[in-house]
Amino acid sequence: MTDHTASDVVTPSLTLLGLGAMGTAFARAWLAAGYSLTVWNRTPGRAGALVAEGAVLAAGAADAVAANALTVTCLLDDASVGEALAGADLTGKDLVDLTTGTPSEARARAAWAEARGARFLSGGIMAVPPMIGVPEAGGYVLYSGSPELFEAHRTALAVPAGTRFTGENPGHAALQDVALLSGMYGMVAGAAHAFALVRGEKDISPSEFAPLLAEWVVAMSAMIPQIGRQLESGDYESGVASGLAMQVAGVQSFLDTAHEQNVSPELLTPVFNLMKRRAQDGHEREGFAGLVGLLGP
Ligand code: FVH
Repeated sequence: MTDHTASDVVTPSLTLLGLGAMGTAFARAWLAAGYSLTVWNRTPGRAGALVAEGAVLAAGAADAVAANALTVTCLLDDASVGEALAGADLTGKDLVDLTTGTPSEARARAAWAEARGARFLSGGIMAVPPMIGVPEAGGYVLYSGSPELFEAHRTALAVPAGTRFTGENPGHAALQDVALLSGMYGMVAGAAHAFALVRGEKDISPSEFAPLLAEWVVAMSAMIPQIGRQLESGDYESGVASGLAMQVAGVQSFLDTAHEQNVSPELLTPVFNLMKRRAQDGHEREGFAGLVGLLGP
């Protein structure tokens, strides 16, 4: 097998560095699919179960990298990737880094890998470990960097989770990963406030309220594509059904209800303040698209 022209059909083998919760889930998916898998972990004892399932434990990270054309890293952070690969010969190798980091870390890691003769792909995992190897769970990995690497190994990369190639800028997978997770944290903030409002009531159980909240959040997510279209067109008013004027007028009811229920409004006030600012700036007919520009860039 020749490095850089490797075909997953000819050689279904790869190396994985990092056997934490996520790395172990990826390893199991490749082993279950019949891949020959070489693994390495800083704490070798964590590899025991995977070796029993067929993985080969390398003596060191450099040996693991040497064993295959493709190496996948799934480590704690970018610094641990640098530490793990410090002694490895990357000449002619393909490196896919699934470690969560910033866009600039991904770009720097790409330059670092390319300077050592490797092709590089950065990945952002949009899944939690139980979703790996379970296609119906909907997990996927965002990839950016070398399109040639992605094409050469797309079969192997598609085994643990879905794949979405987002372009050649190695920082874009990390950027979209963080952007999507930021959206999730906004949802979590809203859900935490909603549960806090109702949980003091004897007759409203959290487990009965939860499906109402989940259905509502899913239904309201339909506004997101409209915001995307508005940001692209620059027209933030056309098609807006619930403008800021109406929404800002209702803010006091939300704050009063929180007060009545002894709930801190600290999660909601930042978004309410942005809505008020945008409305006061003369944009009362807009929906939420105008809030984006208040945040930057
Ligand atoms: N688990 C999750 O839900 C999320 C889902 C989205 C993506 N993240 C990111 O995936 C990376 C790995 O996460 P993980 O869940 O596997 O994390 P841990 O279970 O904590 O395992 C960490 C592994 O990293 C190794 N490690 C830590 N420091 C070093 C180092 N200096 N040198 C070499 N390896 C290092 C650690 O080894 P050990 O502690 O067992 O010796 C584990 O293998 C991560 O970027 C998430 O943000 C997961």
